[in-house]
Amino acid sequence: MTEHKLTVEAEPYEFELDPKRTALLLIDMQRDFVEPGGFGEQLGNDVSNLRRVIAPLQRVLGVMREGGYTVIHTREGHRPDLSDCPPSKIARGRLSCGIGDVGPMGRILVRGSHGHDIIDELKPIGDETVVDKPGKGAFFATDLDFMLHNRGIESLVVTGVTTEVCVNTTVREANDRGYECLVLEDCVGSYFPEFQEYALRMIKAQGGIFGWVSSSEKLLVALEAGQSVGGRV
Ligand code: TIU
Repeated sequence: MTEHKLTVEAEPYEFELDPKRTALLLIDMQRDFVEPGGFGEQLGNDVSNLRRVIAPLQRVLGVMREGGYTVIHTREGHRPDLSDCPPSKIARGRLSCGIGDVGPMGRILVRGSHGHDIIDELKPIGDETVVDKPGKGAFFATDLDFMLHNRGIESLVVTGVTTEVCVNTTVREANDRGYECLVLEDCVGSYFPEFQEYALRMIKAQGGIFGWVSSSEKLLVALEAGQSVGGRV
């Protein structure tokens, strides 16, 4: 079969992807980070800065699902006994209500709690993979790399929250492992507008030191002009 690559307008230059070797990664679109009344808002953050990614991300998810792309969701969180949570992470911030405590949506960042799960708007369907990660990076202490390798994935379309924390950490981890990352600026969000700007600039600087930055619209233009994973659409 001839290899068919799609070209996406991006910075610092165009991004080329092979649909069969590309996965969509949705990082930590969890209620506790994104929803009003969750852990993130309780810490004083403005969740509207994160919620603006939901609509464009729904469009990208819909088109990539339709095209048969590999879709992988991640969630940051811990086992109920917190045995996979470093004491330093629990202590950090000197919070009166932090990891493992009962927050507004159940135990904070504990697997199985309402707040830990992915928002309804982006709920995983079918056989989409959900990676539960104890750290900020999606590769640390998870089987993500092994699964991507087994599926022949080489490129990641990276979305989710927050841009400077879990998204940036994951892009750096992926880049060191040889994956090419395309980050969609309107599908990643930060509580802090200045961090949003600089986290994206850090990725695409120096000739794309960690990866590429584009937008949902530019990706959708390329996807619509191209092929689905299974053949011509
Ligand atoms: N998913 C993720 O980014 N976790 C965080 O803790 N982010 C913050 O910005 N705090």
